[in-house]
Amino acid sequence: MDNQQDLRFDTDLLIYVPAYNCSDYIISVLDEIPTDILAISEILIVDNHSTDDTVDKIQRARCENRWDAPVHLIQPPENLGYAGSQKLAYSIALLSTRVKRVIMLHGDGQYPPELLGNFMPFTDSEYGVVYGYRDKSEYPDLEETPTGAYRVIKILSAIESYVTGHPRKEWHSGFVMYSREFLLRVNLDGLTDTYHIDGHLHFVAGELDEHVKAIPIWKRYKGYAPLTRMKRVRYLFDVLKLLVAFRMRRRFNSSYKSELELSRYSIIKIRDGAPRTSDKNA
Ligand SMILES: Nc1nc2c(ncn2[C@@H]2O[C@H](COP(=O)(O)OP(=O)(O)O)[C@@H](O)[C@H]2O)c(=O)[nH]1
Ligand SMILES: [Mg+2]
Repeated sequence: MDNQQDLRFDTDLLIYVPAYNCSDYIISVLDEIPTDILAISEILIVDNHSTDDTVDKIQRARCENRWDAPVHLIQPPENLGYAGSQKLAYSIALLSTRVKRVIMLHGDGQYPPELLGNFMPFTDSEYGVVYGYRDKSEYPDLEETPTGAYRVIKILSAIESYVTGHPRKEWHSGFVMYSREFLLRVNLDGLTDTYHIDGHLHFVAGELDEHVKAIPIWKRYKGYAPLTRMKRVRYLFDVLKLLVAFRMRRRFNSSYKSELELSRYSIIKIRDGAPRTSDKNA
């Protein structure tokens, strides 16, 4: 990979691309980022130890100066899972004080890069979290989530909203923009290691009374292999496990709010401009 240098970013906007075995898509994902957004961003690709030629393709494109933005590529020493990739990316982003917003754009291209433009009106807003939610009524021709999965996602999201008391149009979207201020308040190390890290971040944002904005998006499914039954069941199990944890904490521990502040649920107090710490009891 690059080398062992510290990574420092010099733009307000960082586009973070989690990548794992997506060599068929990774180049077009970056190609599809609108040029006006490329002009104001840096890109951070976290390759999670792909076993295909994702890295080779990125390296070749970088050598050819294919993109008009700095494209950084890092690879952890081992596969960290989807959640680990996010934790790593956000903690690296926070090391550069210049970075004010991070948008996660999946490397497999299921979330269309052209929709990045819809996040731009909120880069200077009070919203700590701006997330996309799939909307078949807004995008009847473009939204491709299979009907069954779409229904399950909407029902699960309604249940999660009800149980947590934090209404969200979707708890399962991987297309989201976080502000530096919000990320500084989150104990990233304490977040779930499951695929439901996106939902866990919603929960944390809700508990912190963060300003949250939902924007309609579409997701691509045509040409993508569907999740195996095993993965679907596993995901559902992870979602329910997290929900029960949130609920139990509230029901049986009246001081849960102060515990939250002690970061049991991944929240740290912001300490007047101090950088975040990985100490869970900070
Ligand atoms: N499956 C998987 N995806 C990863 C990992 N690390 C990064 N990713 C990327 O994370 C994104 C989300 O993964 P995916 O399985 O497609 O989930 P979904 O589209 O949200 O249902 C993809 O762009 C992957 O390339 C990993 O360890 N496993
Ligand atoms: Mg995907």
